[in-house]
This record gives sequence, C-alpha cells and structure tokens, in this order.
Amino acid sequence: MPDRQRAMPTTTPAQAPTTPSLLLYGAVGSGHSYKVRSLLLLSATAHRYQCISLDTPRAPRPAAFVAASRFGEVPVLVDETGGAHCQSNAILIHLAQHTHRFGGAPAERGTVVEWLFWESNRIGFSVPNLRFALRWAPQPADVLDYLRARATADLATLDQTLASTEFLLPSGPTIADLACSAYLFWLAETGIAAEDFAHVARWLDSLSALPSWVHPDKALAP
Ligand SMILES: N[C@@H](CCC(=O)N[C@@H](CS)C(=O)NCC(=O)O)C(=O)O
Repeated sequence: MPDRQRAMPTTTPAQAPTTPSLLLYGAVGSGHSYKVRSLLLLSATAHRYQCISLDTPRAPRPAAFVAASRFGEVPVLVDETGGAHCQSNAILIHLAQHTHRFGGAPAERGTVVEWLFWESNRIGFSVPNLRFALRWAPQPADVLDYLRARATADLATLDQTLASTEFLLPSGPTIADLACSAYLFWLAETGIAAEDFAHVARWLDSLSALPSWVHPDKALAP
C-alpha cells in the first residue's frame, strides 16, 4: 500500500458517546424520586435514569437496585465509584455539594438544611400520604381528615414564607424549593386547590419556568 494511503487521518475521529456514570433509580409517581431527578435535569448533570416498578414486591425487583437500596425504597443514586446514596434529601445535599448548583449562598446553607428537615416531617409527609390514601390505599375518614388538616397547615406555612420571597431562600431556587415543591405538582389529586394558597401557586409557576424544568409525570416516566 502506498505510504500516502496508510497515513494517519488528520481529522480527529468522532468521540465515542460516553455513558454517564451517575445512575438514578426512581419510580413513576414518586415525588421523592422527582426531587433528585429534577435537580439532575435542572443542573444539566449527565446521568442515566432507571424506573423501578413499585408494583413489583421488593425482593424480585432488579438485583442491582435491591443491592443498592439500603432501605428498599426509591430514590437511590449510584455514583461513579459505585457508591449508593439513599434518602432523597441526603441525595440533594450530596449533589448540590458536587455540582455547586442549587445549594444556596454560603450564608443560607443552614436554612436550606432546616427546610429539608421540615419537609421530611411535614409537607413531605402530609401531602404524599393524603394523595396515596386517596389514589391507592383507602383510609378511614378520620385518617383522611388528619392528613388533610396537616397538609393544609403545611401549605399555609409555605404560603406565609413565600408571601415575602420568590423562592424559599433569597438567593434564588435551591434544593429546599425542589424538596418542598416535589409533591405539590400533583396537589390537585388531593382535592386541595393550589389557588387557595396564592403565593404557593405563584412559586410553583416560578419553579416550572426554570430552564430545563420537567413535570414529574414526564421526568419519572420509564
Ligand atoms: N424518606 C425516603 C422516602 C422514600 C419513599 O417513600 N419511597 C417510596 C416511593 S415515594 C418507595 O420506594 N416505596 C416503595 C417501597 O417502599 O417498596 C426518601 O426521602 O427518599
């Protein structure tokens, strides 16, 4: 073969597509999964998403998920080292630290964590359980009343805060907003009208207007 035909190509070969090493396990209808998926999408963090069917009992779920999920729940984030991160708000903190996105200003970090703890005990308890009871697991009227009263009180807390600020923290949207709002995009399913909490409704509009925001039904689809 003449030398000129054997010469190395002078153009750079096309890069083989790289597979993102971050893997998020989540599920349709899971606001806890949505918090994490939303942060990954809003921060344009490369990742893969695998939808776990929660209709499947825990043991026969995919073996890699079962091995990674310390508590048997979604979400789970598996990182580039193979380390598995569980509990949605802990994952949010981990990702905010690593992406330097949505963590809030340095002086706000303590308040962000306070909102995350509030969320897990209040709006992340009341609204999901009310929705779950109404959609999938019927409960006695007393239980529904209890959950509805809690949800209403939690929405009032958010509404009061959001009356004087666009997002929960002054610097802009943070993981506190992503955590506290996750289930509220399905609020209509609880029979509670977001319009009754005008500042919450405006806040949800602001969040959904962020670049790369995706509604949970689409973000969590298989
Ligand atoms: N505290 C957990 C709650 C996670 C959770 O409740 N996950 C639900 C879906 S939203 C789940 O995996 N349920 C199925 C199961 O427990 O088998 C978190 O914040 O991540």
